Amino acid sequence: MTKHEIPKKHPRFESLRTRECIIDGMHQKIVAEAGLIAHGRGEAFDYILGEKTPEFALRQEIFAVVTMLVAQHPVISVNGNVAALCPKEIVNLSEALEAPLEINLFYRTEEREAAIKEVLMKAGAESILGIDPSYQNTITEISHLRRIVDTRGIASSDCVFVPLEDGDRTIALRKLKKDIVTVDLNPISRTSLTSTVSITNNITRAVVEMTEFVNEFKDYSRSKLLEEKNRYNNKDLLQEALQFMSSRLLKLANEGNIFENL
Ligand code: PTJ
Repeated sequence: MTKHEIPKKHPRFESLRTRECIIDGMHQKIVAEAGLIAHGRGEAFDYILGEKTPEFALRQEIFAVVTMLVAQHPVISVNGNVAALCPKEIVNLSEALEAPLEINLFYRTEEREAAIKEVLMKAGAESILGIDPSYQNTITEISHLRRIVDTRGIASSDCVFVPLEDGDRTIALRKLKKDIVTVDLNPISRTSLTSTVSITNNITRAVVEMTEFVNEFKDYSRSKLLEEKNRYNNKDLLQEALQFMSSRLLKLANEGNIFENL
């Protein structure tokens, strides 16, 4: 299935290009059908954000990166939407952090696992966890197929990056005393509210910026990283995200400048 041609000059080019990645990903069995709905929800929040990274999100990203850098065994969980939207970028983050990639799907099928593995390998990944049955373990606290995890990855990790996640698994992994880092454009989703660190930004921007922060912070001593980590608090940053979104809408409403996006 070929992507639709989107003229580069189209004022909504980036948004339409991203949407095509998701649709194309669904045809290639990378993205679940429900992934299209999840993407639409994300688009709506990104519209309110102004489709660019606000300053508070950069601080959330630093908080996320230092949390992963101080972890003993950080792991990056990949689902269909992430694999379709930013395969190369998530592989780059994995390399910079030296954190393995693990495929872990809500709508789990072998066909989708193989399609996601292929797209990650094409993007440069050298090994992918989560698909070899001889390393499977189950997390009984999780009720759906996401309970199947890799003994070398999520099962033994102390910090899991779970972008575009559903709340149940976040809560279950937190109960297992793992730190959870997420990217979710909805600052009041159960995932955002229950994670250790939540990034209220589009995954397509967040992962690139996080990799830049890893390169900036990775030579810091452990005590400096912990000092940096202790400067932040997830609840305060989520409140800033809500304040940013609501004041942006209020500004548009009060100043009458509703045509700024045209
Ligand atoms: O590939 P699978 O089978 O593991 O399924 C993946 C989906 C995304 C379908 C599954 O995890 C799901 O249903 O997720 P939810 O519960 O819809 O949550 C997804 C969250 O991600 C929502 O809060 C969206 O607002 C948010 N979101 C969607 N697109 C983006 C996003 N956040 C950041 N960047 C995006 N591009």
